[in-house]
Amino acid sequence: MDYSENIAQEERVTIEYEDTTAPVIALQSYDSYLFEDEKCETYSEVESTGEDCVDGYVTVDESIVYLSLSDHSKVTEGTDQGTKSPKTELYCSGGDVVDSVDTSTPGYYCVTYAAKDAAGNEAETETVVVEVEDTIPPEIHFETESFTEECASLTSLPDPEAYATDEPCDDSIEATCDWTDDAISNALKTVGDYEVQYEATDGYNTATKSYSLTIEDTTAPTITCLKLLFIVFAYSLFFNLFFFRS
Ligand SMILES: [Ca+2]
Ligand SMILES: [Ca+2]
Repeated sequence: MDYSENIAQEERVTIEYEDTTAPVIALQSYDSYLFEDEKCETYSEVESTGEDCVDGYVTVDESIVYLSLSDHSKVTEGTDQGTKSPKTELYCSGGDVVDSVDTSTPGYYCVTYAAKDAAGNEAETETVVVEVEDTIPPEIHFETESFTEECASLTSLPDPEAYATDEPCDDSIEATCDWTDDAISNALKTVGDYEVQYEATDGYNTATKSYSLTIEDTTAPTITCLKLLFIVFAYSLFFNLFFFRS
């Protein structure tokens, strides 16, 4: 309206705000992108948030691929292949998609976090690598740890009722005698003291344990009837020849 009270015609201007800024993903532990877990330890998920200047908090999607320990060359630092973690220069390439980090199965779990805002702007992904190792060997147990056996009655090695456990997650695994058939056969016929070794493996570590075996011979030899008859015959022959001729 001017001084003469003329009213100007209303004009409308539409200002469009275009959101071209991607959200940013924040992880709970910035300094620890490579997590090392012992087999069957409880893995605590990394907390993640996605913040966007227009949408506020946005959903962070998690995807996980699994690589076996032998695929360690596919989890690399400082190269530009695979899924990139920009803050640590840590990369994973390949792998099988899995639902979660399974700490009963050793390997590398590459957990990748992604987010996008309502306008479709995608955040730079972050990757956390969880390395699950098995460094604890199994433990072998014997129900009986020491045997003394008579040589003559022994046809096979005594059974110590061996079994193995692999803490913390495998209750029972197999323990087997690692003696060869020839070693067993020789021991059974030879008096002496032996250490019979058993072995158990969890696939990553091998344990050994031995039980002691003494093989003794306390049985006197026996003379058979045939031998006895031969001795009697020999004596009688000698006696007859000596006395009848003299
Ligand atoms: Ca945005
Ligand atoms: Ca183990």
